[in-house]
This record gives sequence, structure tokens and C-alpha cells, in this order.
Amino acid sequence: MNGRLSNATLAKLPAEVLVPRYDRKSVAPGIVHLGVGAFHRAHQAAYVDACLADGESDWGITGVSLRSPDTRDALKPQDGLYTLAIRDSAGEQLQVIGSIQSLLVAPEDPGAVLAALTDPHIRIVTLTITEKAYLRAADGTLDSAHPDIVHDLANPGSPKTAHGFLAESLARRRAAGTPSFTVLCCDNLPANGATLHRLLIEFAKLRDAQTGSGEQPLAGHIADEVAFPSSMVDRIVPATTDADRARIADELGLEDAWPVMTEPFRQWVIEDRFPTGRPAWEKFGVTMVEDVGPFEDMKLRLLNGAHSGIAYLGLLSGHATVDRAFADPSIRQFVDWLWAEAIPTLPQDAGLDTSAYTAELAARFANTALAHRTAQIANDGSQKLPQRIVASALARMEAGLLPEHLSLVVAAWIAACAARGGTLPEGHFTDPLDAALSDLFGRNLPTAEMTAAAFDLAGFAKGHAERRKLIKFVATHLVHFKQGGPKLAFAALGIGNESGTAG
Ligand code: CS2
Repeated sequence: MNGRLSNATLAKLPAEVLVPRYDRKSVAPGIVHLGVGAFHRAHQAAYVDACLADGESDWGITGVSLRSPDTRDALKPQDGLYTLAIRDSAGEQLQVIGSIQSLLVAPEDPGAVLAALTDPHIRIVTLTITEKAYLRAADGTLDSAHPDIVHDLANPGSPKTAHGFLAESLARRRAAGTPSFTVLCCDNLPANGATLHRLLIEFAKLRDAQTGSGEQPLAGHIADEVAFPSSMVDRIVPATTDADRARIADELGLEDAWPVMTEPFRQWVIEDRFPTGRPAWEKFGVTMVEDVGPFEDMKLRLLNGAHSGIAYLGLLSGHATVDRAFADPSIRQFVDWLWAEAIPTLPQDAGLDTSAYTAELAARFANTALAHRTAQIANDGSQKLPQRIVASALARMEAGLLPEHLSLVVAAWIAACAARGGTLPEGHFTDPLDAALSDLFGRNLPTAEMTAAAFDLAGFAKGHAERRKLIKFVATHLVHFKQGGPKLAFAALGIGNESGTAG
């Protein structure tokens, strides 16, 4: 091996590897990204890299990890460079991305993160912190009792949460007369910008309540003066394996401690509200819109909803990756019927082409070059299913339609959670509710009661008129899982039967 990927070794790379052709040193930081994981590096950082290559030199990214030092430890010796491996059955294109200029680890030095966030050059803060880091209670409001929220209210100068960092830096910017940055949420939440805006206002109100009356309220400032455009992000990014690392090192002739694997497809739809400017993303395939809602719902309910279905049913059927699960005729059929259930819940007047969308999804799920693990998608189901599955199920029931396939995904989530430590390895995937779920499963309740309790824990359909009915559907599927595994659950829906009629 000739050493490690870095600014100094870029010139050694084979000609077919794409590299940043701009002067990285002349790029000024313009974006702070919270949650600098693989998804960010395959998606937003790649779009920004294209803008930098196009000559926009003031949108470099400062990447912040809110928890672990791993990304910083891997990328710092590489000057923030890493390889994006874009893979499908046609082959692989390697591209070195240069848009991440520096990396910070919040728990090590929260002050440095606040310094970055208050730098007047920074005009956009993007986030991919995963669903659970929004710290919502089961009813969707801010979980004000969460220990990290309690900590951040008591220690505004050394926060742990995204809420704490955003609130403190927005307060400091206001005090210094620096215009607020735009907050661009890039997580898979419905109305993600508006959701984060609401949570941050709740957080700021709690802060305001404990500061003296001399200070101007922060909540009103955030409500009126800070832009939170919503965005829909899409690119499938399987976790990098050691085999990936070895293969990429071989292809580069240099070591890269953390290359990122992804597919050719990418999509980003953003509400165009950036009072302090933004890169010209639209030049590189980003769709700038007034209202991202319909796109977001389509993606969450068709892509992510199917993903969760494939993950839990795949795990219960012994499939380790999405492409293998999707090649299983029962799961393949199930996904078509799941889509058929979800599509009527989407806005009908927004010009969405759901047939083209699902056809493309089918091709993406079949990508054998990705080896996207079902266990990876299975993580955090209690946080994901509300917007991916439960929302469509409730919308159908309100319209007098049945949620037979949607409810099977909720049942498969419960069954897969319960199967860990039995037919699935202990800790095969994790969920913030794990302790409470294991306690629940240990109580050996009758299926209907256990299902209702799982709904309560996760806040599924909380307060909704159709809650009881949905629980019944889920409990019926769970009985099938118990009696005859996924085969019986599918058979009850007419899947895998020669005379199948559902759909
Ligand atoms: C997946 C998503 O892990 C998951 O829950 O459904 O990460 C999915 O791959 C992305 O949203 C695709 O854009």
C-alpha cells in the first residue's frame, strides 16, 4: 500500500477515480452539518462537492458528530477526504469527495461546535441525526423529561443535543447581530423542517422560562426570524464493511479508513427558503420547490415503508439483505400490494407519478451490488413506523379502506423485536424502546393486550379513532406469525397461495 488517502496523495490515484478538481484550500466554510454519518457523505456532501467543483468557493462543510469520534478519527488524517463508491450491477464508479473541510466531535468540545455555529460565514446548518435524536415524546411533542434536554437546559454553554446547539448558537448570533443561519433538516421525518422548527420553539420556550425577564425571548425569535425549509432526501447507503474497505484500498492503491457505499440514484427536493443564500444546488439535479410535502410523503410511505416491510419480513424469513429479501416471491408480491395500499393515501393533485416511482424503487431494491442489510433498516422501528406505515394505515381506515398489508409491517416489527435472542441473534438490531419491549415480551400477555401495549409504548395511532381497529389487524397477523411464521401470515393475505386473490 502507498499510504493513505489525503490532499498530498490525491495525485497518486488511478485515472478512473474522480477527484476534487478545485482548490480545496481556497474554499471557505458556509455549512455546518450535524450528524456527519455515511448518509450525509453519500448525499448532501456529494451535491455540495459538485457546487464547489463548479466554482462556488464559499460553501465548504464543517462536519459535526454529536456522539462518537469515529468519523473524525477516520477522516481527519485524510484531510476530510473519503471515497464514494457508486455501485450497481453495471459496475462501480469511485469518486473522492472534498467538500468536508473539518470535523468536530461535540462531546469532546461543545465550545468548538458553538464557535463554528456562530461563525458569520456559516449560513446554513444541515442535519442528519436520525429520527430518535429529535427527542420527541410518544405524542410527538418535545420530550422535555429526556436527560439530555434537561442537561442542555441546565448547561446552555455545553449542550449535547441538536436542540441545545441550535438554540444556543441562534441566541448568540442574535446577541452579536449576526444574521441567523437557515436550518435544513435532512432526516426522514414528515414535514421535517416544520417538525424541527416546532421542537426547537418548544425547547426555546423552556429556556426562556428559566432565564430572567431581562432577556428577549428566544422562542419568538426562532419562530419569526429563522427559516426551516423542509427537504426530502433519498439515496440508499448501506453501512461500510471491512470487505468494502479492503476492496476500495485495492482499487485506490491507498488506504481509505472510511469509504462510503451507495447506489447511482440520488434525489433531493428542497423548499426554497434560504434568506442568507445557498449553493446553486439546482444545477446538479436538486429540485427546489415551494412545498416538499407530497414528495416527502411519497418517499416515506413508498420507499421507506417498503424498506421497513422488507427488513422485518426479510429478517423473519431468513434474508440478510434487501436484494435477497426482494427476490423472495412472497415478499416481492407483498411489496406490490403494500404499495397498492399506500398509494391512495398520497395527495392525488400534486402530479406524483407513483407508477414510475415504484418501478424505479423495484429496480433499486433489486441492486445486488449494495448488500444493504435488513438488520440495518430494522433499527429504530418505533421511531420510523409512524410516518412510514401507521400514517398510511390510519389514512386508509379514515377513508373506509382496509390496511391489511400495512398492518402486517407493524406486526412484523413486533415479531422481529421479539425474535431477538431466539431465532434472531440478540442485539441483531436495536430500538430506543428495547428495554421496555423486552419487559413487555417477558410478561407473556395475550396477543391483543401485548399489541395494544406495544402501540402505547411507541405512541402508534395515539388518540386516533381507528387505533383499536388497527391493533386488531396487527394482533391477527401476530397470531399467524406465532402459529406458522411469515408463510402463514402471507397465506392469510393470499400471498403464496395458488388461488391468491388479495390486492
Ligand atoms: C432506510 C433508509 O435505514 C432505513 O431506515 O429505509 O435509510 C433509506 O435507505 C433511505 O431513506 C433512502 O433514501
